[in-house]
Amino acid sequence: NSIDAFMRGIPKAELHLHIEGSLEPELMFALAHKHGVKLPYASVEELRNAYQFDDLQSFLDLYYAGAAVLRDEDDFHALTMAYLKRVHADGVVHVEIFFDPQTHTERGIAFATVIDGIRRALADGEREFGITHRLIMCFLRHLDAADAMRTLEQALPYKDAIVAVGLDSSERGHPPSKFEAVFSRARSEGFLAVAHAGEEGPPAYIIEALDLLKVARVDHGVRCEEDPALVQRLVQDRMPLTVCPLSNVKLRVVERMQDHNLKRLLDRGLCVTINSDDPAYFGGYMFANFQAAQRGLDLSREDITQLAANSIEASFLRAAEKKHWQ
Ligand code: ES4
Ligand code: ZN
Repeated sequence: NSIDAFMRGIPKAELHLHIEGSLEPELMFALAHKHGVKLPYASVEELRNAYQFDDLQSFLDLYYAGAAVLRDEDDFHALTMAYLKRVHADGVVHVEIFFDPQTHTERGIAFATVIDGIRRALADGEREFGITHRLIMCFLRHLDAADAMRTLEQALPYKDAIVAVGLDSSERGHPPSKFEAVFSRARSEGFLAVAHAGEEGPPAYIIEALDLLKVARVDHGVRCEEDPALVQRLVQDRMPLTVCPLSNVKLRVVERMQDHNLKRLLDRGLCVTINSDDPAYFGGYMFANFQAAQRGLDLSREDITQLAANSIEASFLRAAEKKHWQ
């Protein structure tokens, strides 16, 4: 199929990927065995069958439980290497990876163990596959702001390795305003900012992310459509939305792919991009997301070209690096 070959081949950047969400059941079982951790599933197949979600929280419960098998630096290296190898086959040339330090430090894993394993893989991946990278540290919004502030302080020695801070986990009831002081400190330390907003939460959370956290991109952001003035603002500012089509269907943000607003937002002139979010849990990596969106929304070659160009434009690559892909 020629549109599939085109989608796979076109150079693209992945800007919304939780590295813990790329943990495939096979690696989860291998690491559980390595560390003598008992999983509440008898087999890879049984685990995969459990990947049926009602909403964001039902997914997060499984995602945090799965991450418990990640214990030493080699685990984080193996996790990240497997992801890079996989998306190299999908035509991904640049990745901006989220990691959730609190998921690990809360279990007694050192911040250094997590980031050193991921960074070593990113360097190896650049050498082996030519994939360039940035790292984004996310705060878990269901935890309090003081915990996020302590995490930010732990990251300061790694400033040069982390381009931005982000905000993820349970959105409802945890508005961006809760983290205004943390993001202000992060920006004063030189970090850029992004935040999940408008996935399950209302358009008001997107406005808070823009006005209070001063984000350079909005992760998901699909509920912006409920506020026409907000859509107009996003278009005018060319504010990128990192949209995750398969995630939105799996977590029932939309009922079916045919109902997704990605194509409408693209046609309105928004800088929307396609991303995989948590590919091991949501049924596919970058190409699978492009393919599902293309089929569900009847996207044209021009749409695909625009989406790929948007992903380079919205990235944190330097201008000269962007030019190479434009
Ligand atoms: C996430 Cl889909 C999604 N939303 C919010 N937080 C997350 N962490 C991992 N995946
Ligand atoms: Zn996400």
